[in-house]
Amino acid sequence: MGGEGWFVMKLLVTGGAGFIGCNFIRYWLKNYPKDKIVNLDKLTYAGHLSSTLDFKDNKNYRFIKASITNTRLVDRIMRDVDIVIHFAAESHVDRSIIGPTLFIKTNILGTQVLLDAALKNKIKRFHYIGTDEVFGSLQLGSDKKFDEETNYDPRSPYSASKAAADHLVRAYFHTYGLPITITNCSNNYGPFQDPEKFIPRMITNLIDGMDLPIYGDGLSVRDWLYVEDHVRAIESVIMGGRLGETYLIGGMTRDISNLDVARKLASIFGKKNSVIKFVKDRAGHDRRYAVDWSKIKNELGFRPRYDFDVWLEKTVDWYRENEWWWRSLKSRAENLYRKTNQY
Ligand code: NAD
Ligand code: TDX
Repeated sequence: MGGEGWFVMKLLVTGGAGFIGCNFIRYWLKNYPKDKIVNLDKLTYAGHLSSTLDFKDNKNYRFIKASITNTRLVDRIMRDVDIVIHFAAESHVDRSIIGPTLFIKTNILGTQVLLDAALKNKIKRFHYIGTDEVFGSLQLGSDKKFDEETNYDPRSPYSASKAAADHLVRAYFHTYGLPITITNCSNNYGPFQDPEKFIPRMITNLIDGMDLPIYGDGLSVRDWLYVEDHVRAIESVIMGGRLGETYLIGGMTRDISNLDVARKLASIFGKKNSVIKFVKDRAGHDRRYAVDWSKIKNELGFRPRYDFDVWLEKTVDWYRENEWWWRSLKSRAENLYRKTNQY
């Protein structure tokens, strides 16, 4: 595939008003200025038109507010599309613990609606954005990593719904020959991430002079990746990935715990570690994620570019400079945690 030069692509991006989706569209419009993008987003609590302000008037961009579960509309939109990049999902593990139903509807049934429409309209590529959480939890202290051969072992309603969608996408390849690719990525951070999620919650709490609520003992490990690296990895799979294949994407940190991240953030703000407060643990909390990304590196030459310490600071700067974006979202986020007693 390729949108640069002679071949102009029409992309359907789902969930483009969310964190990763808006960063993807921003990147794509800049790097492939001739391509056309339709952003299909229901604007749930996690979708914000304020995340699309800088490109909403681009002549090659169009926004449609609707659900991916709307079969007729999805079919109509796909008549004029070359490639689908499917980000839209209910994405927050804590919300999936409170109420799994919407996760099943959006993440599984919504994906199936898109797959059916893609098949019917002979889409050239269906790229699915998966998560490393489908592989379950690694032991603390082990040097094991997830790779493309790792067995699925999802442990939250969120990751179970994402695992089901991965399987459906691959089933459409094997059964019907739909040209698909899948990426399973580790935890992202960067601009436009909702203050419900860990890093933006910690940063905005620090800006507001609040404590940092850490679940359990804080020793759980995530494999952090700057969002633009995720976007670049998706780009490399769209451009060069083999059909039917799955590629894992991970970061450059080496077993950094939530506590380590909170300490780094406190120190960026010149605060003592005493701002860290241990709160009730997440039910079924996955202990450790780590991703072996050698397949995408060896096959497609992709490697992450953005160093965690440097880009964590830049992310802090972004939240300091863009309070207009997150301020109105903050009280809703903290209300959620009052409900779960994690504040
Ligand atoms: P997000 O929650 O910030 O955004 C999700 C977007 O999807 C929102 O704009 C929301 O309005 C939209 N949406 C939800 N339900 C919809 C529906 N029924 N129809 C249309 N739009 C709908 O999520 P994110 O962090 O940007 O994640 C995007 C994708 O990447 C998800 O599939 C997620 O599972 C996956 N992923 C995320 C991470 C991460 O660290 N954030 C890591 C790996 C994979
Ligand atoms: O206040 C908090 N305190 C805390 O200790 C929050 C919000 C989280 N945590 C912990 C839980 C996790 O160990 O921080 C870690 C990261 O939490 P989240 O930001 O909720 O991310 P996670 O559950 O790891 O899932 C994320 O990465 C994979 C995304 O939300 C998923 O969409 C993606 O698939």
